[in-house]
Amino acid sequence: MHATARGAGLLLLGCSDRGSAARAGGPHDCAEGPPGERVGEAPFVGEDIPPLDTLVGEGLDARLYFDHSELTADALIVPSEHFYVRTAYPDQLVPPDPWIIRVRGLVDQEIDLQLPQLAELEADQGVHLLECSGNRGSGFGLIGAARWGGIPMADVLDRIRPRAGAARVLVSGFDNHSMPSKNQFSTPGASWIFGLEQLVDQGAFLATTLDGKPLPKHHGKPARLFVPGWYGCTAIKWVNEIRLVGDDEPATSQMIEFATRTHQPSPTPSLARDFRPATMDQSAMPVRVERWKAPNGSLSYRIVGVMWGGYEVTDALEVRFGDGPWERVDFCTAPSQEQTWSLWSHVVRPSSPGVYSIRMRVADPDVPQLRLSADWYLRQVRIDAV
Ligand SMILES: Nc1nc2c(c(=O)[nH]1)N[C@H]1C(S)=C(S)[C@@H](COP(=O)(O)O)O[C@H]1N2
Ligand SMILES: [Mo]
Repeated sequence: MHATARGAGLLLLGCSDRGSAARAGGPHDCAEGPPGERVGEAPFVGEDIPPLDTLVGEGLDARLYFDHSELTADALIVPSEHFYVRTAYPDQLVPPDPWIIRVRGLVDQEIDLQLPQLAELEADQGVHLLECSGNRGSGFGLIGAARWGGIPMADVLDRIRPRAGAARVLVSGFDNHSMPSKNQFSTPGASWIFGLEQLVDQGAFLATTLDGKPLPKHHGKPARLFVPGWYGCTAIKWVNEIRLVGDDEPATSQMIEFATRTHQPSPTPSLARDFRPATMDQSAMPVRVERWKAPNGSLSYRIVGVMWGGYEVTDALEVRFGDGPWERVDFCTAPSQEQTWSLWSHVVRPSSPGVYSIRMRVADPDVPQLRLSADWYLRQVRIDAV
């Protein structure tokens, strides 16, 4: 269903004159900046930026924050060794050989699916973006796009005979770490409950490869759930159980832990069926601000950023630099129906040094953009010279 909506969006874009991608020339090449040469970068300020691109912490507290400041139009896929990590390989996991996924609950027969038996169903699943719903501060590094491969959940569910009353599916993964989280917000027990149709409609899959190679251990080796368009907290790693449950199944502790970050109604619903899909609305953020020097010596600043999420293709993205006007960005890669991120840029010429806020919005009130409206991805940059 998701894919259909995006397809329709793309068609719409093609025959409307609202979007700049419809303008002659299409997206410009971000390799080329304003006239002159690139002479540096203006730093983001007011962010507590941790070490990037290295694994820090242990177990549930382990993180690898991706450094997206160097993304370019031709390198928008994150190499697997740089892909963000939220929770490291559990030190108490002794993987059974072969890996087993228990099928339990409201099924005709409880079975143990052996992962190798599903190997024939493995296929490339395309490039998809994953974002931790808690991606805020810390350089906003819990995000990345990569090529995933695996087994469509539709095929997995085909091998399961539901019993009367089966309405939802609870997917859980191994989550026992000998180190309890020091951070009170991370409780063990990774599981999420989906509507049966939801998983199929979203094109969810059991990922077994990243970048064409077997899943790295910190990313869920040998199998993790991936639900395109949904936040990372639903992408259960080290999947070991699929349980069919009834319509009145309570929400899991993980769903409750992530309720605010996935924008659930308040108070938090107690039943899984009352959770809204943990989808990512249209989102965007700057990743760097380049300083450019024109032949006549004047300086300009080029904001480069990414856009992702959303339910239909749009290119109506606008940026506001400080108290300036809202202005349309230029896309370096065309926003597409693929569920990845696209790169954009926008040149500004501030008239005085200072600290400037960079805000984003989609200039279309019909586009859901909860986080943009809440300034979730607001970043501040320090301009020292003009
Ligand atoms: N078993 C298990 N799966 C998990 C988690 C976890 O703590 N344990 N964290 C989830 C969260 S919050 C995110 S954002 C993604 C991160 O996936 P990655 O580390 O491969 O980037 O995994 C999800 N799956
Ligand atoms: Mo997350």
